[in-house]
Amino acid sequence: MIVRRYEGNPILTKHDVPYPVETVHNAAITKCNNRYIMLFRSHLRTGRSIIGIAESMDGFHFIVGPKPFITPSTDGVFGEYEEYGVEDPRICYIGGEYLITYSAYSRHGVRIGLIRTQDFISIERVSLITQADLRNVVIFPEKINGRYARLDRPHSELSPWSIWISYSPDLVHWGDSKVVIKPVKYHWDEMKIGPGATPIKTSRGWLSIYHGVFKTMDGAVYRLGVALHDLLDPSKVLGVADEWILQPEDDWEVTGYVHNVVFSCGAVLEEDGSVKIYWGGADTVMCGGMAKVDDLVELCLTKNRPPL
Ligand code: BMA
Repeated sequence: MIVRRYEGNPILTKHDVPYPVETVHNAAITKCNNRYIMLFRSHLRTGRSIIGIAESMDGFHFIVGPKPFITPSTDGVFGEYEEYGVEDPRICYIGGEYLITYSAYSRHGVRIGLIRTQDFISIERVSLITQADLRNVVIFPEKINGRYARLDRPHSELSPWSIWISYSPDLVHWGDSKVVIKPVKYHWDEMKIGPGATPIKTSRGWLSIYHGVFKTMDGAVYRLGVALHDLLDPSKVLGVADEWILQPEDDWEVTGYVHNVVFSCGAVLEEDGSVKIYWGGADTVMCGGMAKVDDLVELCLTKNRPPL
């Protein structure tokens, strides 16, 4: 087993939340002042989503904050594009602050919003950083050749949904886009793929945990995979592991709001070389597990399939 599930899974459910929600899933994670901060998505009974906050000392036992952390804005440009809810956050620590990207849903489609915070108490909405129909934006935690870089996943009618890279001088304007990884035919990720956790810096490259989807007669199955990007030029993919690293197996991953889903929006590299990986189970609960960063990198480099 390359990913060892935490024996206390699920680590967070709707019963841990002190306000009414139906689900707790697809959470971003970071470390801030020796605490783990989790930003998790919850469905309300309207079917729309908000983002809550939870805190932990050990990365597995979380206490949820008394109020939601991000709810749809009601005014200005954010109000217009967040009307249907906010979903699937990711956190990037860069330049002494935390950047949060999240999906903003509205009658115009889905866009990505960018929020910055220093303390997870006050937040500043910076900009909507995509047009419609693009999701899963993860910002690299370091600038690459003086520019911010991100992985994302545009929607397409012609091509299976793939992972792209873009760059920005200021976090607001993004360009120089290029496709970097595509799904492989009749493979566990054949239907679509998308970035998951914020890329992790290792000595051998940027490690990216992504999700891949396979359609069966019983619906879609969401699994997790890994890829390694060049440190100096992350548009260069050094290896995409041929095998998945995690698939729905526990009851709460197989059955829930959406069956057969493991979906990651965050992971934390520890000083001892272990990685805590977090994923939503069946769009209903949060789960965690551990892997060794060297094993994940090795898998990308030694048992890989073509990126494109
Ligand atoms: C994707 C996103 C995720 C969700 C997954 C499984 O398209 O909407 O938020 O976890 O589907 O339902």
